[in-house]
Amino acid sequence: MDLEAVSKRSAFHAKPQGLILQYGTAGFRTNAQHLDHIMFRMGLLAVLRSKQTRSTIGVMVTASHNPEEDNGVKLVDPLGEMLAPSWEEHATRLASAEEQDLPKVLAAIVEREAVDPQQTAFIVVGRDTRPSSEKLSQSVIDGVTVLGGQFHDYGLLTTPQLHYMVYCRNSEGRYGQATIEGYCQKLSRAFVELMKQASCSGDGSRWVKVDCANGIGALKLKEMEHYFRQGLSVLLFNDGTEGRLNHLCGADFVKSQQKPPQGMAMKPGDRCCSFDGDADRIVYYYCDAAGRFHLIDGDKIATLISSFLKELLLEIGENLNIGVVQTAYANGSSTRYLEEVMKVPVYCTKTGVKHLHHKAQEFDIGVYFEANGHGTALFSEAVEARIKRLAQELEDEKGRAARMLASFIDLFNQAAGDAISDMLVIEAILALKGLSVQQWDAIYADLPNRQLKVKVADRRVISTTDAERQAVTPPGLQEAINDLVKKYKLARAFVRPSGTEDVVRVYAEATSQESADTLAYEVSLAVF
Ligand code: 16G
Ligand code: ZN
Repeated sequence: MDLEAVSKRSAFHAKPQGLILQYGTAGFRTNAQHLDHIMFRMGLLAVLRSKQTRSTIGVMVTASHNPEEDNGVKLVDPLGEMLAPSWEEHATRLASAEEQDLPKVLAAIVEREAVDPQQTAFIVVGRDTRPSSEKLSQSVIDGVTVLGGQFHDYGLLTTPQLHYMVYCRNSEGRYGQATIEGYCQKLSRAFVELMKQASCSGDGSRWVKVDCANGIGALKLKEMEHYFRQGLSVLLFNDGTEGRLNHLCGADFVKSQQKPPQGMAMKPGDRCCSFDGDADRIVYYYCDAAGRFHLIDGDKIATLISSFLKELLLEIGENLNIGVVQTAYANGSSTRYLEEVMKVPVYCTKTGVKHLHHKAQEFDIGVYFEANGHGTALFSEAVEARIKRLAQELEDEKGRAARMLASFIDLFNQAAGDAISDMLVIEAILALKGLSVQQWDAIYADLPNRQLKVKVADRRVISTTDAERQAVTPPGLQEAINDLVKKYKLARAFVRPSGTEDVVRVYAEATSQESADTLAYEVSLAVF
């Protein structure tokens, strides 16, 4: 490893003195102007991680739902999952090193992780549509090459597509072909197969309206549309030809504002969905005849999916262990419905995809979703092999159910939550069950809830346990929250420091909107 060459090259991507950024829940994220040195250094780090794991590592340049002027970067580990926590710390250390200390910090990581410098390295790079992304991804590549790493630049990709590419490349083709063509074909084939089974919807008349947040999702849906057109037409809005990325549109806007995105033509009953800026989140919604907006968030998506998978298993006659993973933000009604009506076990983890993903891997079939629309389903290798065998062996109704389940296994992006894949899964389930968007929404009624942000001097004084549902510090805070919650029926509240913003988040739910609002307000006062 030529550390001198690294130093020389790094001078072209010099770190502004004193700038300290942290590898947070979703990698590094801030104004694009401050990111050039971070990109170069993440190129370096990706090479080390690739040498250590002897696998292809991914680097995605995106800031997801953040405004257009921001950008960010995250590394993707060998099975398409998020970077291991110990390496997140290396990332933060490397990003914070002043220029002169860079070689030393690199060498320390090499030693600590027993990286063999002779090992080859291969990195795949993807980026979203932000104006700054192309140049920043070149800086990543600069970091990769100065350490002698090989790379493939996929150019414009959704975040989950990059996760998929990494997974494919490290599974010797078992998961699929590591090309856009391979991705489109794998998903579309499964989807079209499923739509043939739907009694009335396989005739090409099915459509859905998609708000693409003026981001990469639009490009990728256009690229893919003709593969699955037989089963579904997608009507694209906010496709990036006019509006700004994530501006008054996209999944994050719709979920947090609880209203339709701008630029979407909605008629009562139309089935609509929104992607976020890098197409790894999705929420659905519709307007009723009275013009009232109804949001169908990640919790209802998880419920639809897990209930359907459970029904398929029953039909096949397979008793597999299926679990749903949520976070503290999951609406209490969804948890109750899953546990009490569907008899599906529900688990709660900390916020952030990696925690849910990890937990979901413990089951034969693990379905995970954050309320904000991040999620997917995971199938263990043994289950996948078994279902695919049954799909060939069984006949009649059982065989049909096994073949459907086999198609769903292919349709889910098991490397990461994926708005395109999730949308096709949802569309297939609705078509197969003959459910309208209103009927889906009516499966259970959400408890009214309220989220607030509180600015405090130092959010780190708040620490939590029990998957962020209980505050451990400061002393007395949890007792105060308990006393407030007791005043309301079926109420729940928690506080947690945000992993992406300098704020404390407050969540409250209760049986009426007024109670949820008051409770959230009272809890936010207790935080001071
Ligand atoms: C990040 C996470 C998301 C989580 C959010 C919480 C990933 C890919 N993204 O965007 O899952 O819901 O952070 O943000 O893990 P917060 O900590 O500011 O509430
Ligand atoms: Zn995203």
